[in-house]
Amino acid sequence: MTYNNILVEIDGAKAKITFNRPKALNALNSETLKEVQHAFTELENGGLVRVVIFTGGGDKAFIAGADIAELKELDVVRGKAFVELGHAVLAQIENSKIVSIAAVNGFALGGGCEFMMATDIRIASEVAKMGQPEVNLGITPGFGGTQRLPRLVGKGRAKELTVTARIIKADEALNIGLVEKVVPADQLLAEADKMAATILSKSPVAVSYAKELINRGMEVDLDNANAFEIQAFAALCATADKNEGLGAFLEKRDAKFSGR
Ligand code: CO8
Repeated sequence: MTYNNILVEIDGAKAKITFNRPKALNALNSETLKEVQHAFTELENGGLVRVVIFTGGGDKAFIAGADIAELKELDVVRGKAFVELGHAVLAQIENSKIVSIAAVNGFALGGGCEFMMATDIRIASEVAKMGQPEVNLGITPGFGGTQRLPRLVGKGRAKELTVTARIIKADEALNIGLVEKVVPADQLLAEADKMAATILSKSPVAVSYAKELINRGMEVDLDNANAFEIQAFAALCATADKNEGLGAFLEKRDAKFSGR
């Protein structure tokens, strides 16, 4: 399928999805969200891609938010459908076996900040700026920002950022845990590629279990979270990857994981 608003490039087990509406600073309209949903579902169904990098086309924005022109026209029914679509796409990415990296090259505002928060790892360019400016527009965050932001940076900081609509720079985002790494703009994609290559060199089974355990465990109490870990560890003991990984260490050679 050809897309109007995104570019999809696949390179072995790695894919890159570039938001490609630079004239609108890559704002997310419903067509873009549906295209991301379609492309990501194809990658999942294909079963070969294990890491996806999301980035923004053009030199200014990752995503400058949900498309304000489209938001302006929403009535109650269409507004609900739009937020449900955004939530569905972000939850799919968050819960996928595929590991996602946001390479945040510029503005990540509103729905753009919410998008990057649903990915697993965020690497920002030094020039990137983030925030939840929705209250400037008479709305609240609608793609999970009121929930994922406090989970990442804590309740007080999330409230301060959300109710003041303050836009922060990459270095502050790093300090508060909103992004994991900040690099010079010209090194952003290389850094994301390097991280993808590192992840791809590990056991696919263990990586997907680890992602799921952290996601699920953070939403329940510690006893239940640890019970998930115990079950998962036991299940991993039956995998070829576990035998290969431990065997390779003891035989002093590199592991060749099969993902089974
Ligand atoms: N939606 C649509 N178009 C946009 C958006 C956007 N979010 N952001 C920028 N654009 C467009 C501008 O309208 C402009 O278009 P044109 O050239 O046709 O006039 C073009 O992109 C370039 O933008 P600027 O001229 O404004 O560029 P500047 O460099 O001067 O400013 C900013 C860059 C600071 C990023 C500025 O564009 C801005 O403030 N943008 C809006 C940021 C924002 O408020 N984002 C939050 C949107 S609301 C949201 O995300 C809610 C998510 C949940 C929704 C659920 C709803 C049901």
